[in-house]
Amino acid sequence: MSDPAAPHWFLAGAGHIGTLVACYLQRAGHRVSVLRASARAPIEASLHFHGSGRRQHISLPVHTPATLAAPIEHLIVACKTPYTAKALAGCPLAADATVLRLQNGIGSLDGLLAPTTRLIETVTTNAVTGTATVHEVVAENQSWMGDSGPRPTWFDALTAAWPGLVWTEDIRSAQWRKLVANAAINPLTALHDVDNGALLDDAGLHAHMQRVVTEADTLLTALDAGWPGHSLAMVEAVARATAANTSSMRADLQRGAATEIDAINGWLVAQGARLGMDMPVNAELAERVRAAHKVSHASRR
Ligand code: KPL
Repeated sequence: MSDPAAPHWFLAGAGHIGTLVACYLQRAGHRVSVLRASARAPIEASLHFHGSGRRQHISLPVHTPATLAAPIEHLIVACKTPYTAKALAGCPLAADATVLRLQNGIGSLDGLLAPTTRLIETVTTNAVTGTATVHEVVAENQSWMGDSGPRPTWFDALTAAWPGLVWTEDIRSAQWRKLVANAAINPLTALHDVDNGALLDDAGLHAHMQRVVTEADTLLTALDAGWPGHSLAMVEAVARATAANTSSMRADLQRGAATEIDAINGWLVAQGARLGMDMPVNAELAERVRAAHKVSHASRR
Protein backbone atom coordinates (compact mmCIF):
# COMPACT_ATOMS: atom_id res chain seq x y z
CA MET A 1 0.00 0.00 0.00
CA SER A 2 1.43 3.38 -0.89
CA ASP A 3 1.47 6.08 1.77
CA PRO A 4 -0.11 9.30 0.38
CA ALA A 5 2.44 11.38 2.34
CA ALA A 6 5.42 9.47 0.94
CA PRO A 7 7.24 10.80 -2.14
CA HIS A 8 6.20 9.87 -5.66
CA TRP A 9 9.46 8.95 -7.42
CA PHE A 10 10.03 8.96 -11.16
CA LEU A 11 12.62 6.45 -12.30
CA ALA A 12 14.91 7.14 -15.26
CA GLY A 13 16.46 3.76 -16.04
CA ALA A 14 14.39 0.70 -15.11
CA GLY A 15 17.30 -1.72 -15.44
CA HIS A 16 18.36 -4.16 -12.72
CA ILE A 17 19.42 -1.65 -10.07
CA GLY A 18 16.68 0.86 -10.90
CA THR A 19 14.01 -1.83 -10.58
CA LEU A 20 15.49 -3.11 -7.30
CA VAL A 21 15.44 0.38 -5.81
CA ALA A 22 11.87 0.87 -7.06
CA CYS A 23 10.98 -2.36 -5.22
CA TYR A 24 12.57 -1.16 -1.95
CA LEU A 25 10.77 2.19 -2.25
CA GLN A 26 7.41 0.52 -2.93
CA ARG A 27 7.95 -1.73 0.10
CA ALA A 28 8.40 1.46 2.15
CA GLY A 29 5.08 2.82 0.85
CA HIS A 30 6.47 5.20 -1.79
CA ARG A 31 4.95 5.50 -5.25
CA VAL A 32 7.29 4.82 -8.16
CA SER A 33 6.63 5.48 -11.85
CA VAL A 34 9.00 5.06 -14.76
CA LEU A 35 9.89 8.07 -16.89
CA ARG A 36 10.43 7.37 -20.57
CA ALA A 37 10.60 9.41 -23.75
CA SER A 38 7.73 7.51 -25.39
CA ALA A 39 4.54 6.04 -23.96
CA ARG A 40 4.20 2.32 -23.27
CA ALA A 41 2.27 -0.10 -21.08
CA PRO A 42 3.19 -0.37 -17.38
CA ILE A 43 6.34 -2.37 -16.69
CA GLU A 44 5.61 -5.73 -15.10
CA ALA A 45 8.63 -7.56 -13.71
CA SER A 46 9.60 -9.98 -10.98
CA LEU A 47 12.50 -9.93 -8.56
CA HIS A 48 14.02 -13.09 -7.17
CA PHE A 49 15.98 -12.53 -3.95
CA HIS A 50 18.55 -15.34 -3.82
CA GLY A 51 19.46 -14.70 -0.15
CA SER A 52 15.93 -15.24 1.19
CA GLY A 53 14.38 -17.14 -1.69
CA ARG A 54 11.64 -14.44 -1.76
CA ARG A 55 10.01 -13.56 -5.07
CA GLN A 56 8.29 -10.23 -5.59
CA HIS A 57 6.23 -8.92 -8.49
CA ILE A 58 6.54 -5.25 -9.37
CA SER A 59 4.27 -3.13 -11.51
CA LEU A 60 5.49 0.32 -12.55
CA PRO A 61 3.31 2.79 -14.46
CA VAL A 62 5.10 4.62 -17.27
CA HIS A 63 4.96 8.37 -17.85
CA THR A 64 6.42 10.56 -20.53
CA PRO A 65 7.27 14.24 -19.89
CA ALA A 66 4.04 15.08 -21.79
CA THR A 67 1.81 13.01 -19.47
CA LEU A 68 3.09 14.49 -16.21
CA ALA A 69 0.53 16.49 -14.27
CA ALA A 70 3.17 18.59 -12.46
CA PRO A 71 6.96 19.05 -12.37
CA ILE A 72 8.84 16.12 -10.85
CA GLU A 73 9.73 16.51 -7.17
CA HIS A 74 11.57 13.19 -6.74
CA LEU A 75 13.68 11.63 -9.48
CA ILE A 76 15.85 8.51 -9.50
CA VAL A 77 18.60 8.45 -12.11
CA ALA A 78 19.62 4.82 -12.60
CA CYS A 79 20.26 4.67 -16.34
CA LYS A 80 23.71 3.90 -17.74
CA THR A 81 25.82 7.07 -17.56
CA PRO A 82 26.11 7.69 -21.35
CA TYR A 83 22.31 7.98 -21.56
CA THR A 84 21.87 10.45 -18.69
CA ALA A 85 21.49 13.67 -20.71
CA LYS A 86 19.00 11.98 -23.05
CA ALA A 87 17.00 10.55 -20.13
CA LEU A 88 16.67 13.98 -18.53
CA ALA A 89 15.95 15.88 -21.77
CA GLY A 90 12.56 17.55 -21.55
CA CYS A 91 12.08 16.24 -18.01
CA PRO A 92 10.33 18.98 -16.01
CA LEU A 93 12.06 19.06 -12.61
CA ALA A 94 10.69 21.20 -9.77
CA ALA A 95 13.16 23.86 -8.62
CA ASP A 96 13.54 22.13 -5.23
CA ALA A 97 13.52 18.57 -6.63
CA THR A 98 15.42 15.73 -4.96
CA VAL A 99 17.45 13.55 -7.32
CA LEU A 100 18.76 10.15 -6.23
CA ARG A 101 21.66 9.08 -8.43
CA LEU A 102 22.45 5.35 -8.68
CA GLN A 103 25.05 4.99 -11.37
CA ASN A 104 28.62 3.85 -11.76
CA GLY A 105 31.27 6.54 -12.08
CA ILE A 106 31.13 10.21 -11.25
CA GLY A 107 30.00 13.41 -12.92
CA SER A 108 27.24 12.18 -15.25
CA LEU A 109 24.83 14.84 -13.93
CA ASP A 110 27.33 17.70 -14.07
CA GLY A 111 25.69 20.71 -15.70
CA LEU A 112 22.30 18.96 -16.01
CA LEU A 113 20.69 20.05 -12.72
CA ALA A 114 19.71 23.45 -11.37
CA PRO A 115 21.76 24.66 -8.37
CA THR A 116 18.59 24.43 -6.25
CA THR A 117 18.17 20.69 -6.92
CA ARG A 118 19.14 18.37 -4.08
CA LEU A 119 21.42 15.62 -5.43
CA ILE A 120 21.69 12.56 -3.19
CA GLU A 121 24.32 10.08 -4.35
CA THR A 122 23.80 6.37 -3.71
CA VAL A 123 26.49 3.71 -3.89
CA THR A 124 25.37 0.11 -3.73
CA THR A 125 27.30 -3.14 -3.69
CA ASN A 126 24.13 -5.15 -4.33
CA ALA A 127 24.42 -7.45 -7.32
CA VAL A 128 21.57 -8.06 -9.76
CA THR A 129 21.59 -10.00 -13.03
CA GLY A 130 18.85 -11.52 -15.17
CA THR A 131 16.63 -10.16 -17.91
CA ALA A 132 14.48 -7.05 -18.38
CA THR A 133 11.51 -8.80 -16.75
CA VAL A 134 13.15 -11.20 -14.26
CA HIS A 135 15.70 -9.58 -11.96
CA GLU A 136 17.91 -12.04 -10.07
CA VAL A 137 19.05 -10.27 -6.89
CA VAL A 138 22.19 -12.31 -6.32
CA ALA A 139 23.54 -10.35 -3.36
CA GLU A 140 22.20 -7.68 -1.01
CA ASN A 141 25.20 -6.05 0.65
CA GLN A 142 25.80 -2.55 1.92
CA SER A 143 24.42 0.58 0.23
CA TRP A 144 25.34 4.15 1.18
CA MET A 145 23.21 7.21 0.55
CA GLY A 146 24.18 10.76 1.34
CA ASP A 147 24.96 14.36 0.51
CA SER A 148 25.99 17.35 2.57
CA GLY A 149 22.43 17.92 3.82
CA PRO A 150 20.42 16.41 6.65
CA ARG A 151 18.86 12.93 6.35
CA PRO A 152 15.59 13.24 4.41
CA THR A 153 12.45 12.60 6.46
CA TRP A 154 11.65 9.44 4.44
CA PHE A 155 15.10 7.88 4.95
CA ASP A 156 14.69 6.06 8.28
CA ALA A 157 11.52 4.22 7.20
CA LEU A 158 13.27 3.21 3.97
CA THR A 159 16.01 1.36 5.87
CA ALA A 160 13.38 -1.15 7.07
CA ALA A 161 12.65 -2.01 3.41
CA TRP A 162 16.18 -1.80 2.00
CA PRO A 163 18.63 -4.21 3.70
CA GLY A 164 22.10 -2.77 4.34
CA LEU A 165 21.15 0.85 3.56
CA VAL A 166 22.98 3.49 5.62
CA TRP A 167 23.11 7.28 5.50
CA THR A 168 26.57 8.81 5.36
CA GLU A 169 27.79 12.37 5.49
CA ASP A 170 30.92 11.14 3.68
CA ILE A 171 29.34 9.74 0.53
CA ARG A 172 32.37 10.85 -1.49
CA SER A 173 34.59 8.18 0.12
CA ALA A 174 32.08 5.46 -0.80
CA GLN A 175 31.90 6.84 -4.34
CA TRP A 176 35.68 6.96 -4.69
CA ARG A 177 36.10 3.38 -3.39
CA LYS A 178 33.56 2.14 -5.93
CA LEU A 179 35.16 4.28 -8.63
CA VAL A 180 38.63 2.74 -8.08
CA ALA A 181 37.15 -0.78 -8.15
CA ASN A 182 35.24 -0.02 -11.37
CA ALA A 183 38.28 1.70 -12.95
CA ALA A 184 40.43 -1.39 -12.34
CA ILE A 185 37.94 -4.19 -12.96
CA ASN A 186 35.60 -2.97 -15.69
CA PRO A 187 37.92 -1.99 -18.58
CA LEU A 188 40.34 -4.89 -18.07
CA THR A 189 37.59 -7.51 -17.96
CA ALA A 190 35.89 -5.84 -20.94
CA LEU A 191 39.02 -5.65 -23.10
CA HIS A 192 40.17 -9.19 -22.27
CA ASP A 193 36.60 -10.59 -22.28
CA VAL A 194 37.08 -12.39 -18.95
CA ASP A 195 35.15 -12.79 -15.68
CA ASN A 196 36.17 -10.52 -12.81
CA GLY A 197 38.05 -13.35 -11.08
CA ALA A 198 40.58 -13.56 -13.95
CA LEU A 199 42.15 -10.36 -12.62
CA LEU A 200 43.25 -12.33 -9.56
CA ASP A 201 44.25 -15.53 -11.38
CA ASP A 202 46.25 -14.08 -14.27
CA ALA A 203 49.58 -12.50 -13.18
CA GLY A 204 49.71 -10.09 -16.14
CA LEU A 205 46.14 -8.86 -15.61
CA HIS A 206 46.74 -8.56 -11.89
CA ALA A 207 49.85 -6.42 -12.48
CA HIS A 208 47.86 -4.20 -14.87
CA MET A 209 45.06 -3.87 -12.31
CA GLN A 210 47.65 -2.86 -9.71
CA ARG A 211 48.99 -0.08 -11.99
CA VAL A 212 45.46 1.28 -12.53
CA VAL A 213 44.82 1.32 -8.79
CA THR A 214 48.16 2.95 -7.91
CA GLU A 215 47.58 5.72 -10.44
CA ALA A 216 44.00 6.28 -9.24
CA ASP A 217 45.17 6.40 -5.60
CA THR A 218 47.85 8.98 -6.49
CA LEU A 219 45.24 11.20 -8.13
CA LEU A 220 42.69 10.84 -5.33
CA THR A 221 45.39 11.68 -2.76
CA ALA A 222 46.22 14.81 -4.78
CA LEU A 223 42.52 15.74 -4.70
CA ASP A 224 42.25 15.01 -0.98
CA ALA A 225 45.32 14.45 1.19
CA GLY A 226 43.06 12.52 3.60
CA TRP A 227 42.37 9.76 1.02
CA PRO A 228 43.79 6.58 2.62
CA GLY A 229 45.11 5.16 -0.69
CA HIS A 230 46.35 1.54 -0.73
CA SER A 231 43.15 0.50 -2.49
CA LEU A 232 44.52 -2.68 -4.05
CA ALA A 233 43.33 -5.01 -1.26
CA MET A 234 39.83 -3.48 -1.45
CA VAL A 235 39.74 -3.89 -5.25
CA GLU A 236 40.98 -7.48 -4.96
CA ALA A 237 38.21 -8.17 -2.44
CA VAL A 238 35.60 -6.84 -4.91
CA ALA A 239 37.07 -8.98 -7.72
CA ARG A 240 37.02 -12.01 -5.39
CA ALA A 241 33.42 -11.41 -4.25
CA THR A 242 32.31 -11.02 -7.88
CA ALA A 243 34.76 -13.56 -9.37
CA ALA A 244 32.20 -15.31 -11.57
CA ASN A 245 30.56 -12.04 -12.72
CA THR A 246 30.62 -10.43 -16.10
CA SER A 247 31.42 -6.80 -15.35
CA SER A 248 28.91 -4.26 -16.66
CA MET A 249 31.47 -2.85 -19.12
CA ARG A 250 32.27 -6.30 -20.50
CA ALA A 251 28.52 -6.88 -20.97
CA ASP A 252 28.20 -3.50 -22.71
CA LEU A 253 31.05 -4.26 -25.13
CA GLN A 254 29.66 -7.74 -25.81
CA ARG A 255 26.33 -6.28 -26.98
CA GLY A 256 27.80 -3.24 -28.74
CA ALA A 257 26.27 -0.80 -26.21
CA ALA A 258 27.83 2.49 -25.08
CA THR A 259 30.13 1.94 -22.09
CA GLU A 260 30.54 3.99 -18.90
CA ILE A 261 34.25 4.55 -19.53
CA ASP A 262 33.92 8.37 -19.57
CA ALA A 263 32.38 8.45 -16.08
CA ILE A 264 34.97 6.00 -14.67
CA ASN A 265 38.53 6.05 -16.06
CA GLY A 266 37.64 9.12 -18.15
CA TRP A 267 36.68 11.00 -14.99
CA LEU A 268 40.03 10.12 -13.38
CA VAL A 269 41.94 11.26 -16.47
CA ALA A 270 39.96 14.53 -16.62
CA GLN A 271 40.65 15.24 -12.93
CA GLY A 272 44.34 14.52 -13.57
CA ALA A 273 44.36 16.99 -16.47
CA ARG A 274 42.79 19.63 -14.23
CA LEU A 275 45.63 19.17 -11.73
CA GLY A 276 48.34 18.89 -14.43
CA MET A 277 48.88 15.19 -13.65
CA ASP A 278 49.47 12.61 -16.34
CA MET A 279 47.32 9.49 -16.01
CA PRO A 280 48.81 7.26 -18.73
CA VAL A 281 47.52 3.92 -17.43
CA ASN A 282 43.90 5.05 -17.12
CA ALA A 283 44.09 7.15 -20.32
CA GLU A 284 45.34 4.20 -22.34
CA LEU A 285 42.60 1.91 -21.00
CA ALA A 286 39.95 4.54 -21.73
CA GLU A 287 41.17 4.92 -25.32
CA ARG A 288 41.24 1.17 -25.87
CA VAL A 289 37.68 0.77 -24.53
CA ARG A 290 36.42 3.62 -26.75
CA ALA A 291 38.07 1.97 -29.77
CA ALA A 292 36.70 -1.48 -28.86
CA HIS A 293 33.21 0.02 -28.50
CA LYS A 294 33.39 1.51 -32.01
CA VAL A 295 34.32 -1.89 -33.42
CA SER A 296 31.69 -3.84 -31.47
CA HIS A 297 28.98 -1.24 -32.22
CA ALA A 298 29.82 -1.19 -35.95
CA SER A 299 29.78 -4.99 -36.18
CA ARG A 300 26.19 -5.06 -34.87
CA ARG A 301 24.77 -2.58 -37.38
O1 KPL B 1 30.21 -2.69 -10.35
C1 KPL B 1 30.69 -3.58 -11.00
C2 KPL B 1 30.38 -3.56 -12.45
O2 KPL B 1 30.50 -4.58 -13.12
O3 KPL B 1 29.98 -2.48 -12.93
C3 KPL B 1 31.60 -4.61 -10.37
C4 KPL B 1 31.76 -4.29 -8.92
C5 KPL B 1 32.94 -4.58 -11.05
C6 KPL B 1 31.01 -5.99 -10.41
O4 KPL B 1 31.02 -6.59 -11.66
